[in-house]
Amino acid sequence: MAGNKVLLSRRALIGGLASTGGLVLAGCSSEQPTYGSLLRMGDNFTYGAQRLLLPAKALAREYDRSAISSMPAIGTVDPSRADSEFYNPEGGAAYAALKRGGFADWRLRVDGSVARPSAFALADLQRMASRTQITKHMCEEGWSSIAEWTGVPLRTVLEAAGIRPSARYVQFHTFDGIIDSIDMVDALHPQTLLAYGMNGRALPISHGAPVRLRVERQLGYKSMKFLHRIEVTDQFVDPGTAGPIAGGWAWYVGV
Ligand SMILES: Nc1nc2c(c(=O)[nH]1)N[C@H]1C(S)=C(S)[C@@H](COP(=O)(O)O)O[C@H]1N2
Ligand SMILES: [Mo]
Repeated sequence: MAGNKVLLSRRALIGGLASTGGLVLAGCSSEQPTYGSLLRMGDNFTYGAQRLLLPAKALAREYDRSAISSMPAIGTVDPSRADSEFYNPEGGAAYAALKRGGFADWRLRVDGSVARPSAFALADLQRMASRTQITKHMCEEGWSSIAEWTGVPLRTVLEAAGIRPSARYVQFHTFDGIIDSIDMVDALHPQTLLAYGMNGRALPISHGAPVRLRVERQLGYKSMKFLHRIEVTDQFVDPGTAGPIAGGWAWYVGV
């Protein structure tokens, strides 16, 4: 079963190479995170090429304050509203209660492949060394916006929870029911933030309060809003209809 997936994945990758000609990516194929379907060929190719060609810590461009633009709120703008683009009754009810309390009772669970499963309050995250960056958010729909983000590097939080050497992926759970993951290269990247501030103020609800992810080297939909749980995994876990793959979206969308 597992071997079969790898075989199909290799074939998909080779197919992709044959049609684009020449680029040698041997050695990248055994660790593909996605399924072997030919429909996923583009994922495999983009992922393999970016991981091979870009240094792991290459930074996304950062801008001056003067470049900050207005930014629309897209997708879910309040998980407690049943008319949200995505809605999860359980998460929605929990979010409504936390919102009423000004998020004082909000906790970010960090569990899975960590030595110390933890639950961080917003104040806990704000006590850790912060990073502020002005970056361009690129949505798959074609628009982009520049904003300033303040938060704690995801790496700091993973290290606080004692991430295990076997860990390979970090999966995020949100109040509107979206579940999606990134690999360790992006998880440990210095610009990957758990952001609680935007443009010098607390992160607004419509943009993902109290804490959202910023993954600056992928398209906008990987920067998940309304986080409540971070699950570290040793293997790729497809969350089914809660994740992008079931809807036909790419898992890896490097920019
Ligand atoms: N939980 C959650 N995260 C999400 C979304 C969403 O609907 N729900 N939309 C995604 C998409 S497609 C984009 S472009 C950005 C938009 O972020 P913004 O609303 O702050 O502009 O959030 C991403 N993260
Ligand atoms: Mo998007």
